[in-house]
Amino acid sequence: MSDVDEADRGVRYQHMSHWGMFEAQVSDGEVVAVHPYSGDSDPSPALGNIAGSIRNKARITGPAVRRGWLENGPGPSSARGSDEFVSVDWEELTERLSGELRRVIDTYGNSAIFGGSYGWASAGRFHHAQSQVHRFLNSLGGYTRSVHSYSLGATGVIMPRVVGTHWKLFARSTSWKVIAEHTELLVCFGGVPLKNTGVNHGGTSDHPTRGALDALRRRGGCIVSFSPLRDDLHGAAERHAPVPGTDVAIMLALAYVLATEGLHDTAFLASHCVGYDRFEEYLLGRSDGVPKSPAWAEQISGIAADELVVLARRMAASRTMVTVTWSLQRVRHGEQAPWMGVTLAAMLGQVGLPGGGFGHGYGSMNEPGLAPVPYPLPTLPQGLNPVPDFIPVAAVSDMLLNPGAPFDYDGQRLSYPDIRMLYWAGGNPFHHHQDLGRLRRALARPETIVVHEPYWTPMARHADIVVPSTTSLERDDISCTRNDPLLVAMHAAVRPYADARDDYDTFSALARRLGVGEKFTEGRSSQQWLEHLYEQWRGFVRADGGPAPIFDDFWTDGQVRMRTEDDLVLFGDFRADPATYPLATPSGRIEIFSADIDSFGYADCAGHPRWYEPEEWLGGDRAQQYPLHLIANQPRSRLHSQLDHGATSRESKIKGREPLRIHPDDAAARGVVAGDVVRVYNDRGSCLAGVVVDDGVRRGVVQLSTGAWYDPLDPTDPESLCVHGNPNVLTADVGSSSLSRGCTGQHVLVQIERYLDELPPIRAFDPPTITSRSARGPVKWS
Ligand SMILES: Nc1nc2c(c(=O)[nH]1)N[C@H]1C(S)=C(S)[C@@H](COP(=O)(O)OP(=O)(O)OC[C@H]3O[C@@H](n4cnc5c(=O)[nH]c(N)nc54)[C@H](O)[C@@H]3O)O[C@H]1N2
Ligand SMILES: Nc1nc2c(c(=O)[nH]1)N[C@H]1C(S)=C(S)[C@@H](COP(=O)(O)OP(=O)(O)OC[C@H]3O[C@@H](n4cnc5c(=O)[nH]c(N)nc54)[C@H](O)[C@@H]3O)O[C@H]1N2
Ligand SMILES: [Mo]
Repeated sequence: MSDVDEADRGVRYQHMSHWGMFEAQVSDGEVVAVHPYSGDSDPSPALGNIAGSIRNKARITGPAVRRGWLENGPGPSSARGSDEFVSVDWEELTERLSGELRRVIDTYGNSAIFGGSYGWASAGRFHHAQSQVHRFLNSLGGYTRSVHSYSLGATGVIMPRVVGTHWKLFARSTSWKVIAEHTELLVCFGGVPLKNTGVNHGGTSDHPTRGALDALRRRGGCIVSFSPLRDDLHGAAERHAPVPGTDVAIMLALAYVLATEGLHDTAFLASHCVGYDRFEEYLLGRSDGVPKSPAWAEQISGIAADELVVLARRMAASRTMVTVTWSLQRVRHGEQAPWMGVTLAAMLGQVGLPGGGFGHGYGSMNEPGLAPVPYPLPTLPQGLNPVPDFIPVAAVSDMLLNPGAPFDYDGQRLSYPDIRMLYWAGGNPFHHHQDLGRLRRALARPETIVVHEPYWTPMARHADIVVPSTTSLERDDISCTRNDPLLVAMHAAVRPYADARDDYDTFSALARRLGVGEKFTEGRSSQQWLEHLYEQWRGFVRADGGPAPIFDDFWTDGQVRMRTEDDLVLFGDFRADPATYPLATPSGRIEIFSADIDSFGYADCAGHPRWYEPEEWLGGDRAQQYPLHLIANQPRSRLHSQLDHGATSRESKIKGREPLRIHPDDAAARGVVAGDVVRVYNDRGSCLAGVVVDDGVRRGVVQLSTGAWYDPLDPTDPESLCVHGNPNVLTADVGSSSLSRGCTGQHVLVQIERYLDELPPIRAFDPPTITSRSARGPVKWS
């Protein structure tokens, strides 16, 4: 395969990351420069984080075991996160880890292992860490899993009930090409932030969003943005900065104007939808005495009523698409914004028309708007998991803290399993989860925590058994996604660093030790798996008459171009012929009213979209104490917490802290100027951040992206100040609703003050203390 010895001769290695395709230039075992793929019209700045990432000081150089675990054996421990580590060799690691897996399974059963292992890991279909860990645990008899994602916790539950799918909303969305050609009015709730379209799960060879928005504007199309941040829609003709969390009230008011002025499409509502009448009772205030008028919405959102009236009329008179970013469902009552967005689009009657209707996730990720390929992906099969237990993904702390406790989820009453072992590969709960103090107390509960990681992330520091993984640049792989025309050879650029191993090799060795080697590997090496997955995929392409070279030619050429469906219109077939192409809902239609959801009787999710007042918003009592609404959105400078130590991410920091944007008036009221370090706090926790003053931020709102590595001033204290700026020390660990229990990390109320003490150093990227046995004498094993 790739000859990494070519490295020093200026050879460039083609590779793929979640934030784009590139060529890596290598010297002395390190990537020294990265060149975006020549076919990419708008490469992501996050590529700037890759150079220097292989031999970084934050790399895990070899297997390690937490000293307390080694000395005392498995068991709950609040020393996780502050204990030191003992380095062990691969032989000992394999023996101890396989022994512990055997013990937990024999003593408590497979459901005692939580293997949900949420996270993005790296691009590449075969070495995909979640697929690897799930396949491994399945070959041992299964594990407690998690469902849905931090990205789309509420959408993943509500949209299948409303439109019969959630993934088709992104993977088969109306293409940018069609929008650029047909849309007259693009009304965007949450904007279309270009910073996010750099990223796509599994990779991407092009970034067309900026070009498509420009083309739409050149054609005379008009873009309207609702967002508390001005730069969420670069170049919008009309901007509204609502109180965060009030978009549903705004959409209701637009719907109210349509209904009361007779501008709604009653024929479409009758032929393609169910339950409009029930919803209209609420909309007009017949069921609760509160008409959802523009004046009502103005009180809640701060958007002038007359502007909403004018906009609603324009929407009815134009080819209009209503889009809702994913951020709007990563909040309490997160179901309501996408549900109300579809309802508004249904009232306009343009669902399924070119350039009209509904979109969800334009500007959230690169995928929406990209043309799909018609073939299945060459993914590693994960096997079958016979364990029935599962949790909604963001209930991980709840589960660990409350074994046996009942919880509601999607109409079911379930209970949390009793977890003894946590197995994580390819994710960082200290990035993705809320209320990190609570998470730390939850992580003290299991008997053993295993983490596979290339880097000493905060999650690796909380592990008992630390397994060093390679990064994707250290191995050959194949990249392919459902909405990119290229199947791409990811050529290894450097040899594995220090004592790091591919997750596949670690799992193969463990599987052999546990007597399931053949089941896990099917007798294939990594190289043979790549060829096997490629051949399977090639079969689909050939059956379709497409070009499909043999593996060796693909590997040498580096890519295969596939056919794509370029003129896709979301739900176009359903619109044209609802009897032949019904939606996969109980009625086959858009469910503006869902009898099933209504029957669950949830206080926080009724049978039709409605406005719920959230706990964390500027209009509520809590804002008296914590008067700033913090938006914890996706970082511009990186993907999540990945390569936070990279150049682009580091350059964005202020005195080493994550930047926090604040309106000039709010800064002045606190005596804060640009470049200051502030303490951001509420009753859950506190962190430091570096101030950027920006009048593009709504008054009363501050923005602090996720992704700074959690860096506690006092690692023994779960509620410690994070000196680096991780907003999840502040966010509430509450679910979106009883229906979905999705992540609600996007919004939180805070207060801010200037930080006057001496600035503590950033230690997040320094490895923990690692001793060898000889340094402290032999370690007992109980
Ligand atoms: N407050 C707040 N919190 C949020 C959000 C929010 O909007 N607000 N957004 C949420 C969303 S949408 C998401 S998707 C999550 C993201 O949360 P995560 O997906 O957990 O975050 P990542 O930083 O991508 O973590 C991936 C980890 O995998 C590691 N890794 C990379 N390659 C490999 C490999 O080959 N093997 C192994 N073993 N590991 C590897 C990386 O080093 C990294 O530590 O965060 C969520 N959290
Ligand atoms: N650069 C970069 N891109 C990414 C990621 C990353 O880590 N880095 N992560 C990727 C992942 S995993 C996902 S799931 C997607 C997430 O996609 P999203 O969840 O859509 O992304 P966010 O940036 O969190 O939020 C988008 C915008 O919504 C706005 N917003 C927040 N609250 C409100 C509100 O109440 N009303 C209105 N109208 N607007 C609001 C914010 O200003 C924010 O900039 O992003 C993906 N793209
Ligand atoms: Mo996500």
